[in-house]
Amino acid sequence: TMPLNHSGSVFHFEEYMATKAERVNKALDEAVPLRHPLKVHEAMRYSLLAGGKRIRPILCIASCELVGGDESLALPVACAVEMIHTMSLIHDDLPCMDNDDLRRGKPTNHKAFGEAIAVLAGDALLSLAFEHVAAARTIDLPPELVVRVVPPEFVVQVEAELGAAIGSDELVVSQIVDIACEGQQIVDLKELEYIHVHKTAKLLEASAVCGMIMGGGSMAEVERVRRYARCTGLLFQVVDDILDITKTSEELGKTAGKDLVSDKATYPKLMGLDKAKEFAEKLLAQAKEELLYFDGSKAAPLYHLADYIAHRQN
Ligand code: GRG
Repeated sequence: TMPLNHSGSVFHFEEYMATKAERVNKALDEAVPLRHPLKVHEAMRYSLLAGGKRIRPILCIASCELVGGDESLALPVACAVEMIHTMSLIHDDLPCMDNDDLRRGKPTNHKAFGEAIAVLAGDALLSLAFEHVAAARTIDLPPELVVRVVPPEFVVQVEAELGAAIGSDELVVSQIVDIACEGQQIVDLKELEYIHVHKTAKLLEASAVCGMIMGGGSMAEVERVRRYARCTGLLFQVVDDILDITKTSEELGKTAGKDLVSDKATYPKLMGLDKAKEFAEKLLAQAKEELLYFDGSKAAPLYHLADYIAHRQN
C-alpha cells in the first residue's frame, strides 16, 4: 500500500528520512573536523556521528521547506539542534546524572574518553552550536539559485529561540526536576508532563520553529508549527514510556514491564497502558490538526514524521 498524505497524494517517507539524514550527517561531519586538541574533537565526533534518528534536524529542515525555504537555509540550524541534542545526551549519561554505559549502540562518551573529556566535549558542542547558527547569516546556495543572505534579525531570533529552549527555564530545569523526582513515590501526571515538555518537547519545538524562521515563515505559520511540534514532542515521550514497557516485556518474556515496577514515573505507570496509548493517539490527532492550516502536499513530511514518532519501534 502506498503511503498517502492528507491531500491524498503519494509521499515516500522512508526515502525522505534517509535522504535528509544523509545530508545532515555529511554537514555534521564537515562541521567538526578532526583537529587540535585532538582528544576533545575526537570525543565530539564520536557521539555526534554515532547515528541517531536525526529527528530534530529533519524536523527543522521540513519546517523550512514547508514555507518554501530551501534546505540549505535550514541546514546550519539543523546541525546546531543536533549538536545540542547530542551534548545533552553526553551529559545526561555521566555518572553524576543517569550513569549510563551505552548510547546509540556504543559505549557512552565518558566510558570511551573519560569523564573530563566527556564534560568538555559536551560544552564544546553547545558552544559550537551557536557559532554554527551565527555562520548561517550568509548561506551560499547552489550557484543555480540566488545567494540568499538571511536577515540578521532572523538569526538573532533563532539564537534566542534555541537559547531559551535549553536554558535554566527549559532543558536544564527538566533535568533538575527529573533528579528531584527520582525514587519519589508520588509523582503526579502534572509533574511528569512538566518534565517531558521541558526535556523533550521544547527542543523539538525549537527545531521546528527555527526551521520556519529560516524559511521566512509568517508569525501565524510559526505558531501553527510550534503547536504541532509541542504535541509531537510530548507524543515522543509518551511513546518512549510505552516502548520501555512493551520492549522490556518482549525482550525478557518473563518479567513483564520493567518500568511498572521500577521507581521511575512513566505515563503507563500513572494512567495504565491502555490510557497511555489513547493519550498518544489524541496527541497525534492534535498534531495533525495543526497541519490542516497548510497545503497538504507541502505538509506531508511533518504529517508523516508525527506518524513515525507515534508508531516507531525504537
Ligand atoms: C545545557 C543543553 C543542556 C543540557 C543539560 C543533561 C541535561 C541538561 C538534560 C537532559 C536532556 C535529555 C537527556 C533529554 C532526553 C531527550 C531524548 C528524548 C532522547 C532520545 O532522543 P532520540 O530518540 O535519540 O531522538 P537519537 O539517539 O535517535 O538521537
